[in-house]
Amino acid sequence: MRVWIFFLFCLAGNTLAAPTEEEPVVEEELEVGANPVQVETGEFDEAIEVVEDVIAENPCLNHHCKKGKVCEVDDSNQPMCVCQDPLICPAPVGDFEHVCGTDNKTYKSSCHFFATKCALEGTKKGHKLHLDYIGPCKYIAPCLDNELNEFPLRMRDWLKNVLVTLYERDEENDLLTEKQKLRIKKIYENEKRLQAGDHSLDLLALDFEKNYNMYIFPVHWQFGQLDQHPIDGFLSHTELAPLRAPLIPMEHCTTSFFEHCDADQDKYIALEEWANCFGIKEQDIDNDLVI
Ligand SMILES: *[C@@H]1O[C@H](CO)[C@@H](O)[C@H](O)[C@H]1NC(C)=O
Ligand SMILES: [Ca+2]
Ligand SMILES: [Ca+2]
Repeated sequence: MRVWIFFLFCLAGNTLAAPTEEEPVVEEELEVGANPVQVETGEFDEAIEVVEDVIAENPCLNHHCKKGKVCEVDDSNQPMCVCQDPLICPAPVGDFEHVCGTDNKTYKSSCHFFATKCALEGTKKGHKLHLDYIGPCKYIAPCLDNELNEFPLRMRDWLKNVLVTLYERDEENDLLTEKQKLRIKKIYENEKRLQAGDHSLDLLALDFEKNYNMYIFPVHWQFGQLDQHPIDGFLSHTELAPLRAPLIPMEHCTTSFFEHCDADQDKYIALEEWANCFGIKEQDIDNDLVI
């Protein structure tokens, strides 16, 4: 349970940390040790920023490179991004920093993973390699058909509870933005809300039907949480990696579920595809709710 709560914090911490990369938050989270989301998306960008005693005109200073690359200055003093040597990745603090690639190989950290992927750039192997999930590779039970049908029901309920829990605990921390709080407040204060618990599928389905409006925002919110690398309105296999963490209901169905959601089969999940998969009606899909 404790771990679960930490996870919630980190989910929210991520919202704040993602664009600005706040160091203190990251430090704290690392100690938690069980936060799949943060390990994936958090401080890696920090690490690739060139660490040098500020030389006034280092062209790399404000030159941002994507994951797996570092900035170097070429002969004519121009910054350029080159693949990072995995050997200069910070040593992982523990097993929880390990990640599993779609090649079912365990990498020491997401830094090691992206450095390796970068070295394979332009090859078929590199193209096919994605970060699959956080943690060492393990056996993942196949997702059965009946479980696949249950996935959206359980996931929706879970998302709603994640948000409500964040809201309850947000008094002094700034885990949520004002806009988000306003939305969640409505859900939180609704007396008809189905409380967190181990509910039957029938009850979950009935609640979705009766209290449909309460699920619209959580589904959008999660999309925005995941769409970070890059923020482009599409979720890649790598961006979905946090949902393959053991704290997520039926995490072994994540891949099957989203493959099935990818209606146009372009390997990315657009907001419409995402919302559709969770049973949100077309007229309720709203980019402005991804906040
Ligand atoms: C992936 O690796 C894990 C751990 O080494 C192993 O248990 C599992 O069976 C592998 N999965 C596949 C699909 O090969
Ligand atoms: Ca994206
Ligand atoms: Ca798609």
